[in-house]
Amino acid sequence: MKQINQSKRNSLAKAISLYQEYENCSLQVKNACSWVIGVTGVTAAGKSTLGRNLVKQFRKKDLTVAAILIDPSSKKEGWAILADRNEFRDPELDCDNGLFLRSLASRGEKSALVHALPKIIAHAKMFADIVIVETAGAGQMDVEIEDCVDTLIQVLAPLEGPLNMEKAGINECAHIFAVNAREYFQNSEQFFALAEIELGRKTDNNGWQKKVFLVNAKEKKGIIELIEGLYAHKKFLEQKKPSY
Ligand SMILES: Nc1nc2c(ncn2[C@@H]2O[C@H](COP(=O)(O)OP(=O)(O)OP(=O)(O)O)[C@@H](O)[C@H]2O)c(=O)[nH]1
Ligand SMILES: [Mg+2]
Repeated sequence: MKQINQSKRNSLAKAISLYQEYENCSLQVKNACSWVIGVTGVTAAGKSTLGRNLVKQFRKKDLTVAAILIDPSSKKEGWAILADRNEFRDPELDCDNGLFLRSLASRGEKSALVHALPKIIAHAKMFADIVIVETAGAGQMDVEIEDCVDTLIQVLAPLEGPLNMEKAGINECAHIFAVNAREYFQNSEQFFALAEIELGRKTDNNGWQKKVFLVNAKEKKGIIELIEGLYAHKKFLEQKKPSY
């Protein structure tokens, strides 16, 4: 199995720390054509639980993954609970050197990202086939992630009504919607049907017809279909622009 060796891990970890610490930090970066996937959605929607399942599938394909996980910092005292890492932990992944995990605190950013994210992503692309970015819990106006990634997944908890889905903002940005229907949620099927009508029938500026998938992140349901949807978007991008 392919790995991200220790010296690469150290180098990437150091670079990320420098980018985080020094706003003007600029390091030498070679262009790399790795696939960057963003995972966004409101807090507790299931972004990390779903992200872990995606990583497992990518590792089965022997693709290396760098996962950048953003959690919010306290505005008042500066602390942050970097718990995304725990949700990404899994016995299958614990000793897997093909996965690089890094938690980042938002450190006063007003968006669901960190200021250095574009630089961090560019750097991580040199070391992994796929870079996954999990935003902090995102609201309707947290749209900046769209410009940082190739493919954006929005994880939905079945709470929104048709009007919420039609509103501008983050719902306009995602390429793929994953409705995370927990076992005990009622009406998940109806919500999924509604999301397909309201969100899945839209086409983005590139001509991509958005897709909606019904998943259960905890019970690993719908993951294969979701992965197929992600690859469909990747293929779409490659056909549009061979070196996207
Ligand atoms: N029963 C059940 N629990 C789930 C499911 N998906 C996620 N959870 C649990 O819900 C909680 C929140 O899930 P996370 O994956 O941490 O959600 P998140 O969107 O990453 O949350 P933030 O990073 O805080 O924004 C965790 O305790 C998960 O174990 C599911 O499909 N079923
Ligand atoms: Mg999370």
